Amino acid sequence: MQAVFTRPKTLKDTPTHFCPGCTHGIAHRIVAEVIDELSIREKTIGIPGVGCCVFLYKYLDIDVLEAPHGRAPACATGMKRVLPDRIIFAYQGDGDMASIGTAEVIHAANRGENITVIYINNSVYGMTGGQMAPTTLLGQQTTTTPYGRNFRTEGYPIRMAEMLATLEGVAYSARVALHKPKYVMQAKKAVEKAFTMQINEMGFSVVEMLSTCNTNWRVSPTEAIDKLENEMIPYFPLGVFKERTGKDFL
Ligand SMILES: Cc1ncc(C[n+]2csc(CCOP(=O)(O)OP(=O)(O)O)c2C)c(N)n1
Ligand code: SF4
Repeated sequence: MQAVFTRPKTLKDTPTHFCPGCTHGIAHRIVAEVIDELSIREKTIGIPGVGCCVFLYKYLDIDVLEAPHGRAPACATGMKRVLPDRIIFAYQGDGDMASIGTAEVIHAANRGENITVIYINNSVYGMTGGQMAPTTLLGQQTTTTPYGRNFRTEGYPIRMAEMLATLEGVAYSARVALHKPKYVMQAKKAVEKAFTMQINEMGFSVVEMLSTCNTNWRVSPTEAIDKLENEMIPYFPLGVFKERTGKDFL
């Protein structure tokens, strides 16, 4: 019998800590599949931040450096400069990357560090109980915006993929989603592109992934899928915002 679906070698066979319905695990699987397909497992290093991404080392059979509180792009910079033949990726939530570590990611991107950031945008601080993130949608209720986010007091949700795309050092910036098969396939292509950019020494690459947090959105997993489709995608459009095609930056 022909096997049509198997576990990627890079994905460990271990129980998950993610809440049922969370799409963080899909992001892990995509990264694992791309690492397998590019045959880079022995030379890939993952650098997760704080939040629900923190246990990356439990799931991916690669070297991992823990870099809490927004410091993943800085640690990835150091790692890549010391070990330029390795494939280095940061794996960060929106609280970690777009709030706690805003400066780190902007300057690593602006310097054109030859690293990749996988950025999980679920519009909330997930692990710590659902506080407002920079990506929380207007009107979205969180534990710190119980009446809904109001632009007059909390400002507007930040579109990181578009913002980073404006920086000269960025080779590739895309936003994808994880909630339906067709989007998952697009997400995998984006990760493959980002890693390939790094292999080709093109500069900084980032893939923003719209992800569910049904636990802190306080909805069922299926309602979370609808929310992502109907509320997140209209504000955070999917697409490629920058893709360098040659060494035009030299
Ligand atoms: C100095 C410090 N600040 C904050 C925290 C708490 N903390 C842990 S995870 C996290 C944010 C998680 O949010 P996000 O990056 O969006 O990831 P998610 O859990 O949603 O995937 C925070 C603030 C901490 N442990 N220490
Ligand atoms: S708290 Fe949210 S982001 Fe974290 S595992 Fe649960 S659903 Fe996923």
